[in-house]
Amino acid sequence: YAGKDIQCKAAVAWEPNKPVSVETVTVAPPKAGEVRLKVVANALCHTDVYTLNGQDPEGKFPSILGHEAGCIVESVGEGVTSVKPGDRVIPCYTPECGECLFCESPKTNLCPTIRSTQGQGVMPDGTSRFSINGEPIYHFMGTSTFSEYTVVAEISCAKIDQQAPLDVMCLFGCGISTGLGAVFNTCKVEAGSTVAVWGVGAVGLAVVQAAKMSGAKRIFAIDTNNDKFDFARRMGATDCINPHDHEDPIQQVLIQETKWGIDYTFDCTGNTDCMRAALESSHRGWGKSCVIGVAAAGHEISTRPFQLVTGRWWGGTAFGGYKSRSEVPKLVESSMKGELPIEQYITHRFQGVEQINDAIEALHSGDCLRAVVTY
Ligand code: AHE
Ligand code: ZN
Repeated sequence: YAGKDIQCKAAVAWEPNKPVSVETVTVAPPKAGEVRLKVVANALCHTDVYTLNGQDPEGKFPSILGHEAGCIVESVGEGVTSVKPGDRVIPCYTPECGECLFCESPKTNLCPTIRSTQGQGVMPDGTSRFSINGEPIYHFMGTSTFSEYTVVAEISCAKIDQQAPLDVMCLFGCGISTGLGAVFNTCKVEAGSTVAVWGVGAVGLAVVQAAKMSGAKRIFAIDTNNDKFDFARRMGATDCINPHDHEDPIQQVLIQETKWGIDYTFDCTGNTDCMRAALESSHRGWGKSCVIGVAAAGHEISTRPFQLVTGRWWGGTAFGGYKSRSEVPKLVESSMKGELPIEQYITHRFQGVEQINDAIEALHSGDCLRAVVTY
């Protein structure tokens, strides 16, 4: 099909708060600097649902959501040299052009090269590669993997091992990389530290996994759903706390428990009250609190500035600070070697784009970590 349109099935989000609907879409060939991908497996992430629910201020409709996937290159546009048809890739919503101020700095992974068009739901040239009966459908996060075929920028494609099982490694496209990287890259948690994480879904559990790998001596898992705690303990949590079991605010409970607070705290809920609690539970003098969860449109954080004056740091991370094209292949490699197991996050599996609504429903059930849909 190189150079020609492809007709395939995709789950289209026509408007907020409606299920996605499976349609035949036309996927135009990749233009210069672009790559067309066959999507093999896609895992649901809460950000897809959050956008579908109209909570993302950048959300565009109609669009094709999806951003945690394992793919095979179908064809490449003019000038593309880093991948070729047949290569296995993970599309990454944080690209890596390798040439900008940000890519050249070791301090960040936030390459802004295509960020503005990505936020507008179009390719870098300002147009969409998706259409239905000639009417354009918007892209999402530069990935749009709720489609059997998608087009992404070359700088968004992390080329991974040719043998990589895409129906597992797709998880490195977002949540798991983000949780791991928040610990390893953003906070650089040291052995012997104390860690607390709000929200122990897949991202929070990846924080627990990385904290344990880093040698953290005490790992607090905080969640309002007690059913999450078994899994959290198996991943390495030493203390599981449900704030509803306490009359005092959770920050007070944790400070009492640890005397001066916790070295590193992470919010994986997107709830701004949890973000505040995480900051206020962090250690006097040096505590670092990392925002990972995405808050709904219009929500803002606050605390007494005294919390910061007395040595706490409030920060955040996108994609765990990983420079996508250079570091995702390494995550895949360590996982394939058995050093970084991630299969445990896959609690549900579905077959076919038609089942994306079922996968979304599964994600909402309390017992789902990751639901993977293979196409
Ligand atoms: N578009 C939203 C913000 C959405 C957001 O913060 N996204 C996270 C990734 S969520 C992954 O599941 C992120 O890393 N953003 C960095 C970026 O460049 O978008 C808004 O508030 O406008
Ligand atoms: Zn995500």
